[in-house]
Amino acid sequence: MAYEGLDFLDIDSQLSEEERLVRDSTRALVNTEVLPVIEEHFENQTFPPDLIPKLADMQLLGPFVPEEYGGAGCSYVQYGLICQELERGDSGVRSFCSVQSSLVMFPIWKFGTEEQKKHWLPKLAKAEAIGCFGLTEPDFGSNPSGMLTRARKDGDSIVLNGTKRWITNGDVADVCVVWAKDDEGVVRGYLVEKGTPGLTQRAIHRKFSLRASNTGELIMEDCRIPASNLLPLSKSLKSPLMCLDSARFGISWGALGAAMACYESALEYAKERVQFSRPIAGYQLVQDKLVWMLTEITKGQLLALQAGRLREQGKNRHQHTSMAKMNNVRVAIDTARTARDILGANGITTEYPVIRHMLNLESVITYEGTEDIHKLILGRDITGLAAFDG
Ligand code: TGC
Ligand code: FAD
Repeated sequence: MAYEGLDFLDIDSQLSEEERLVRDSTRALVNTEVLPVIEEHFENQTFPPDLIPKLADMQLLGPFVPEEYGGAGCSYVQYGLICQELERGDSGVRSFCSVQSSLVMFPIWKFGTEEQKKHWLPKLAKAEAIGCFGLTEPDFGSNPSGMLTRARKDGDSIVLNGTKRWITNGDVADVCVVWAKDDEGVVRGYLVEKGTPGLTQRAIHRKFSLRASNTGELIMEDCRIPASNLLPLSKSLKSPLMCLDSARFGISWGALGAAMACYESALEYAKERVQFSRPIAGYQLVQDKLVWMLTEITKGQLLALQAGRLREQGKNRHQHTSMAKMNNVRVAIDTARTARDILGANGITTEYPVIRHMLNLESVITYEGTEDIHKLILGRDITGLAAFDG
């Protein structure tokens, strides 16, 4: 009998009942609320707005944040499984969750005052406020340490000047976590609210990737915020890098979700599509592609799971996350491109999910540290020699 499914090595048996429950309920949400509408949103360049309260109701925003602040108190493996299922739907949906959870709730939770946590975290968990994370600038992407955005202290205020570009939800966010250098040149995080005079939030259009996701720009021109909007425990570039570590971990699972959707689509298509004398799945060259995909997805699942277990035990290093993000996004993009090929001409239409995932993954391989940057991080770790200027 043929093997059916995506869990070739029975990795399910390594998950607790609670972990399987979170995964299955997220999968059910994606099946009913994302898959029926996502192609239309992708084509129209819109994020499905009705989904936002549903993500909140299911406690999928900031799931690892403690319950006292409105989170679900989930483990990191549960967070990974949530990302996997959301990205099986669309990378834009997982991006929404990554940003709100790891890039907005995480820094407020880790670097904020008790007052900031009590004010923002429950609102963000309930999606009563949407957040964004502004690190990248037009001229500083892979090397954020060169950022030009400045935060000047002026009495009880802080005055921000600078531009953040390529910011997920930047155009719509109610609260922006902005990273800027202070008067001493130290990178620190600041909460900048929508409507603050001097803040302009602008959408970036004409994207061919992550179309079902808002991407924007934050322009700060003498943007004055109360000094109490500083995240006081953020003390250097290490602070935003810690947020990235949490988000990259989620992406290492999420990318596999996109890969799984592409593999399933290609397998089903190959079994039905007849060319020459038989279904194309019966040709060795097509089987080679399908076997490669399932093997790489399976290896990626083991990598993500072990990175999660180490994290739960407090034994993780950010280099583990780099390996998981680098490998699993590469697996996903190559799986998507191979699946697109198996679907032939049908593979270029949004009648199948493959081209949408393939285009989305072009962003996923770039953001949160490009593949090259993760290679450089790992290269430095194993040789002790930095192949870039730090
Ligand atoms: P480096 O010397 O490596 O580190 C300085 C200190 O920070 C620590 N550290 C980390 N800690 C936690 N997590 C991480 N990922 C960390 N990376 C570094 C490190 O241990 C050290 O600590 P200590 O105690 O020894 O001081 O710093 P560097 O300046 O040399 O870093 C260089 C580099 C290239 C690694 C870093 O700049 C980098 O990662 N660049 C990539 C930039 C990037 O990923 N940008 C992402 C922007 S946000 C985004 O894309 C969101 S997309 C959201 C979505 O829609 O899903
Ligand atoms: P660059 O850094 O200019 O890199 C260009 C190329 O040069 C890449 O191939 C890179 O790997 C290579 N390169 C760079 N340095 C080296 C080196 N030393 N050695 C070898 N090769 C090198 N940022 C945020 O802050 N918040 C967000 O919410 C956010 N969301 C995003 C959403 C989308 C859809 C996209 C596409 C990006 C988003 N980003 C966000 C920005 C993202 O993090 C950056 O695009 C990414 O860090 C790369 O920076 P860059 O685009 O400036 O490319």
